[in-house]
Amino acid sequence: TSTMGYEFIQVSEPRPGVGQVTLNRPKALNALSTPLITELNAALEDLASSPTIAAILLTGSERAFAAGADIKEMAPLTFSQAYTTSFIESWSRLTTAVKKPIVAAVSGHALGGGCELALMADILYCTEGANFGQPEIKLGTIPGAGGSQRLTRAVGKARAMELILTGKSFSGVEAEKWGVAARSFATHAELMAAALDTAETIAGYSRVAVMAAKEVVNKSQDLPLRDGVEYERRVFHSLFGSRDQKIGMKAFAEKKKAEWSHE
Ligand code: CO8
Repeated sequence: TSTMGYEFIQVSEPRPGVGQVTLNRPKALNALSTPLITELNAALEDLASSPTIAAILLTGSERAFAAGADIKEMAPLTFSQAYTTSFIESWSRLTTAVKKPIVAAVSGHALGGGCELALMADILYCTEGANFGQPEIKLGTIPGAGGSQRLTRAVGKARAMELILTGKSFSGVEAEKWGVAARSFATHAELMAAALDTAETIAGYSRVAVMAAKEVVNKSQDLPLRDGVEYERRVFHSLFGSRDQKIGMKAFAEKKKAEWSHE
């Protein structure tokens, strides 16, 4: 594991084509401070432009994915400071700056901004015992990094309203049952192994096709169905202009393994 000069995160390449970012501020349960987010954005942008990385794994520790935005940093902030500096805006940069798929592996606490960060990932895996929640209401505030929007899209208005108004946590088992997580696992070790396998599987496909697939699925969250289906068809048509579509379909016909050109 290389730390690449970072203080609050670690960056590594645990499998071919897979870049892993591990939040590493254990004393504060990976609370998301501005310096941590600055490092996270820098690392993700590096991985996004790295020619050897095709998928990203974002994780924390067994005890905490992230226990929220740094409450001690936010406590004295004024409206004017928050407004004029667009506080929190850069925290969701990964949703627009990173076209490669991001798999989040969540164990332990994923609260407030930690839950919101996990919700920004493309695929979310967790342990059954993971502790998700939007407890901002208990601090006299509300989710600020998309929680009220992304959680509501994931679990529906009834549950999201209850969770956000009560600040009550939900488990990894519930996260899977409600569609927040794609899968949950009994142990941290199983979670990490599965998340790495999934990231490696994705990294083994045509990068052009993978990016397009991520793009069109994410469009479904923004567009009405008719527009989304039309958008998908346009991108689908465009992939007939890629070399990998020819390579993939020829390999199928010849019963061979596709050797992707990523073009
Ligand atoms: N911010 C700052 N420090 C934190 C945070 C946090 N969010 N969470 C934990 N810590 C610190 C604690 O202060 C403590 O530090 P110290 O040892 O110096 O006292 C250390 O981490 C360990 O924590 P605990 O001793 O409390 O550990 P426990 O195992 O007893 O409890 C909990 C774990 C339940 C997770 C508890 O720490 C807790 O309730 N934390 C706060 C959770 C919370 O309210 N999070 C929401 C924050 S608000 C928010 O995220 C707004 C979203 C804005 C957008 C974010 C963009 C991505």
